Amino acid sequence: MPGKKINVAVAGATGAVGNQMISCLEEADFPVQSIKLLASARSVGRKLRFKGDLFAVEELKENSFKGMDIALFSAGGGTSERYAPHAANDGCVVVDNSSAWRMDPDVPLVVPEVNPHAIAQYTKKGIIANPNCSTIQLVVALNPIHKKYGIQRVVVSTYQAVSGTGKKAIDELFDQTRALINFLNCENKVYPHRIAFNCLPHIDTFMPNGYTKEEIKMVNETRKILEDDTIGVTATTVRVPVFHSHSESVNVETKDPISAQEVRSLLENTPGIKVVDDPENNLYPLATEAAGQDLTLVGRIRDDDSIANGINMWIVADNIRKGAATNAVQIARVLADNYL
Ligand code: 25A
Ligand code: L14
Repeated sequence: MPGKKINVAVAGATGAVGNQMISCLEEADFPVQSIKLLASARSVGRKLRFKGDLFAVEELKENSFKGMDIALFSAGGGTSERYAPHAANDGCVVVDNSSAWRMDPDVPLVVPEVNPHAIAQYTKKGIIANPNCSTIQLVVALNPIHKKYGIQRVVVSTYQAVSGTGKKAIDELFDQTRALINFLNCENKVYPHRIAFNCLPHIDTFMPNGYTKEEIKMVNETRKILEDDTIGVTATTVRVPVFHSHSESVNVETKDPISAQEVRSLLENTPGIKVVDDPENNLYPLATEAAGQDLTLVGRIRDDDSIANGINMWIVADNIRKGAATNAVQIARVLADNYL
């Protein structure tokens, strides 16, 4: 019901995504009645600012959600698995940013520009899943193309920022870069290899079939959000030495004839997207341009002449904002306005 004020909890409030969730609630002028900031025991006593006031971080416990309406979770998969059901039991709807619940058939997986209707399914478990960051920006651009031309197959390669791994990875890229330009030795603790001045074709853990979990997530989540299991998706996910924003090289093959020209105007009229495609003036989507805002940038839109109906494009978005916190707050907004 629009106008209703919401009691909001943020689980993992001290992390990279949790912090951004707090800022997004502020920026979106979310109708917050009260806010509760939760993290692990080691953060208890820290204070975080929300709308000018300081709030003490409390330890996340099973009974933390009594009296709360919506909980935004970003404290890792294990924490979500353990605590989300307790929140749901206490009548607090969870919007979960981890991978724990995404493929559960009783949990909607939502990108508000694409499948807002799925939010209605939250009543089954009291949990709504926020998709993987690389998947969110991909489906924002694929959805209008799928609706108009019918997607047959997608081939995607990602260039992912370190911020997706959390604060400790941001520090690692910074520390390694500083060490190397000063001719000092550097250590790697977060990733299995040096990330500074390097590219690692390895995000999340490897599966027996040789793909990483990140790659499998992109396949499964894309089909679930677009509500079409016949779409072929194959992915290669790569970590690059960038702090903010994921970039993606995307090849799309459609059932119906398609052209770069048509796709450009289709995407120009799609909410959540900004087309940046003026190569003559060196204008194309950049990680540095996407960082700090909520739009998904699409450019380098070209016909793929190697197949009958194909296009190529380059998609960039801020992985902590649209890829995580912004999308979660957008879901919470639809929930608050229409269902609570
Ligand atoms: O467990 P996973 O799934 O492998 O996820 C690992 C990490 O990835 C991030 C997130 O890191 C997560 O912890 N992450 C998970 N899903 C993500 C997604 N979809 C994602 N990132 C992007 N997209 P993070 O550092 O950004 O945030 C971690 C937050 O979760 C809180 N937390 C962790 N375990 C918890 C918990 N809260 C409640 N119960 C638990 N059991 C965490 O709070 C933070 O808010 P914190 O108190 O543990 O950390 C506060 C600060 O401490 C620093 N720190 C980290 N590790 C250590 C540490 N300090 C001391 N010793 C350490 N070993 C952090 O820098 C943080 O600022
Ligand atoms: O949400 O970049 O499934 O290391 C897990 C891996 C988020 C990004 C997820 C990374 C991802 C994270």
